[in-house]
Amino acid sequence: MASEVSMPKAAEDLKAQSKDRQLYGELELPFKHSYLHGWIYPPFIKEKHLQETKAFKLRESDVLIATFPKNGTTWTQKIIQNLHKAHGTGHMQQDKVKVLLDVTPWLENTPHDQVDAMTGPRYLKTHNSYDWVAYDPAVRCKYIYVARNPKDVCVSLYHHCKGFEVFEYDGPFEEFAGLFLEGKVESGDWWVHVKEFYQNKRDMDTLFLKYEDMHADGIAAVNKINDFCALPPLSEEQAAQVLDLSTFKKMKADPNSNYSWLDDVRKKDQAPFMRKGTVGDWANFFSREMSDKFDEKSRRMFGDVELGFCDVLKL
Ligand code: PPS
Repeated sequence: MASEVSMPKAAEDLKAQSKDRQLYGELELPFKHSYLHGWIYPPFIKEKHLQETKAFKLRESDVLIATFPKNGTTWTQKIIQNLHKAHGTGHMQQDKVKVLLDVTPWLENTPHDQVDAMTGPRYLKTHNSYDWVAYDPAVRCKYIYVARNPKDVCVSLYHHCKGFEVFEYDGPFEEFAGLFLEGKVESGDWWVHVKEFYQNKRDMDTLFLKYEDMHADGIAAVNKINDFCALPPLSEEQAAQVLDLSTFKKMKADPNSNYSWLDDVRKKDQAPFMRKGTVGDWANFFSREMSDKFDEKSRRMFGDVELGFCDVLKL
């Protein structure tokens, strides 16, 4: 199921209020984007990338880190790299690797001959929706899906959209939150994205993690990821070491994981990619009215599934 195609109310308001403002594409959004099969992507993702991704030749040893953007992708990628370091497998070796994304590439944005040439277990990042995620019923690979409180996702994605020059965006938070609510941001409707992976109608081999749980009990998250990836048993000491090497503070200071390799295409006056890494920052940005609208949508979309988000959403 893709998000609706009708002109969103936030976008209608936007158009009415800002006659001289540059709006982009068929959806007339205030940031540059691609609109493919009902889903919104960054402008550099084109139809051919989507088709190639869907037809991607999977292997049984593949693990896809599947997320809506800003839900904990990079943290999960780093935990996996550090697990291999702890086990001394020699896979994804940090001293030989320039950046994390080279060893856990973004499938929609990496030439597939490069991904085909990878050896050993491949860990691949993808933001595609459930409908478009690389999938082959004949190849039972694994998927790690990470979800985060949508209000924190919205704040993080807002800074992401404002931070990268390619989006050409500089709007106020309230406008962006309105578009997020209507599924008119990168990767579309967060609620649909999460719900479809959670319901997992094709019964893909999926580990479903929550960013807030990773914060609350990082050791449990590290162990879950280790065991799901069928890595050797992890000692308590190894788990603590992996968690320590994957903290926000260490990742932010490390050019391997802090996305400083993209500094040239980021606006200098905006927050860095490794921005805050906290739970609940939304309270610094949301009006009461917008917060209520998000809660209402969560109730409506998740009312019929046991997502276990109740604590997070305070429902
Ligand atoms: S992306 O662009 O989709 O790959 O982004 P993603 O990695 O999914 O999400 C980025 C947010 O995750 C925060 N982050 C972390 N939080 C806690 N601990 C660790 N180690 C960590 N690493 C990344 C990152 O700061 C972004 O959140 P915000 O709220 O913007 O700080």
